[in-house]
Amino acid sequence: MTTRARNAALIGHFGLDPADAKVLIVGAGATGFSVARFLRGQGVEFAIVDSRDKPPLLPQLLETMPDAPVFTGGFDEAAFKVATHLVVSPGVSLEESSIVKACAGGARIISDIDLLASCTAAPIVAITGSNGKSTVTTMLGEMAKAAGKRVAVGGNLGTPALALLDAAVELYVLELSSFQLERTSVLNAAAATALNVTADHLDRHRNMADYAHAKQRIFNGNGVCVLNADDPVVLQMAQAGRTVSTFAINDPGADFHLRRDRDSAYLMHLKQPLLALEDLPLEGLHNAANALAALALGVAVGLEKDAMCRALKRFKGLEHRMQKVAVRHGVNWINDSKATNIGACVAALQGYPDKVILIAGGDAKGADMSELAPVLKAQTQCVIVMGKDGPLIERAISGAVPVYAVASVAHAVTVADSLAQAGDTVLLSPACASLDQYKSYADRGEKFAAAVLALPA
Ligand code: UMA
Ligand code: ADP
Repeated sequence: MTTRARNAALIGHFGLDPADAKVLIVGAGATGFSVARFLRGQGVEFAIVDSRDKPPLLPQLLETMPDAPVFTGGFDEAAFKVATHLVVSPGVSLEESSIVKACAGGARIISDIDLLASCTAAPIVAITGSNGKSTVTTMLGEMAKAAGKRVAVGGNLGTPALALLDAAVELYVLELSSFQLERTSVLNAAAATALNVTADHLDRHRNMADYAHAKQRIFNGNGVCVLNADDPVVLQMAQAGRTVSTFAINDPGADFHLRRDRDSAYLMHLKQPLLALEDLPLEGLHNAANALAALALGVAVGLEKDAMCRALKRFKGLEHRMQKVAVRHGVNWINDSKATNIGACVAALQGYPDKVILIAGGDAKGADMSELAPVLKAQTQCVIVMGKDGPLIERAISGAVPVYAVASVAHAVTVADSLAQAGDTVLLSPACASLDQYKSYADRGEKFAAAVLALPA
């Protein structure tokens, strides 16, 4: 699309006319920066606000666009007052009073995802879910590359959607969070999936219904809906009159399913075996579900099955997700630091035939940790708890297995090392976010791995 065609689309979709629009970009993070660059390219006037004193990308932003009006250290009321449109970064709640007031005064909210969707004719595949988004997004990106497509992969995964916009792109694969979806209205994905819905982000969403509702928005439009037949919340998202493709681990009636024979298992499309499970180089049945979802999405946008299977066989998984760190004295150390909610921790624990030593805790983000109790009791020898909400996990266990409280993930490794016997697995799968003690889940995972690798050989 030319700049002029994009401007016509922006006027048509959002009344965003360079002649009179004043866009306020809320949040000077990666998203805000990409939006500013895009609007500058389209000749649309904008200003940027951020409640932080020093947003991390501010120096780059000012270097690239020294004349951009930027207000930091609070939400500048005057900037909100004159705005015709708001592009609100996913890290900022729409319930912020300045945003609520601006909307009441007539300002319109658009997301960066909306802006991308209205400015490209290439198909978009959209992926959400409480867990598995990054894995499936990356898998599908690899599949598309193997099938010879010029593919752009990003969104919540890391590269903001608008930073991907390029006329040469033939397929966009976007990971979308509930925060991105709740402020997106014109995405009409060629194929979309909600992989699963379990409790997460309840510090930002009012309740589970609200959270699921935000995720359901991924299906707005008329593309193929890829639904997890094992997840009742996702199945309820089916809409009459839409093309639906299902995937499941436990339902052989799903379009993409797992066929388990006595000594083999296959990823199937209807009656066609696509790949032996043993050829998928990832731990855990949840990753078989992820592979089936990626296959369903790929088929929906016409990728060739052989190419997709080749990519799956090569896919080694992402860091900090069920990643083997080391085997020391026969003890298996696994880094699943990205398990920042209950669903991910449950999936990790259910993947082991024997009871593990679990390291968990951090910021529970408002989730009810008592939901972990049954799986902790069934699948762990003991639990080492850390962080702000470690005590909530200890309370959930209520004495059913031994609990050790520690100060840090490094301390947890020392305690686990003193307890583990050859043949045991020590699993870091915290069921909580890391931000109470660490810069990020990656920081927490790296500190875990460093402590494991520093153990006496
Ligand atoms: N913030 C303020 N005031 C502001 C703006 C931001 O305090 O005015 C703080 C908030 O605490 C917020 C943080 O800054 O959490 C980052 O906010 P942002 O909107 O500037 O974030 P971006 O840098 O634009 O990154 C966002 C996504 N971040 C969030 O949704 C919090 C990134 O997902 C995403 O990769 C990026 O856009 C590109 O699309 C990260 C994430 O943690 C990986 N996502 C959550 C998750 O996966 O659980 C949803
Ligand atoms: P997301 O991007 O949704 O956070 P990731 O692929 O980064 O998903 O994985 C996050 C966590 O969820 C990891 O601990 C991973 O092992 C776990 N996980 C991945 N796929 C699934 C799934 N389908 N169901 C449950 N947990 C999963």
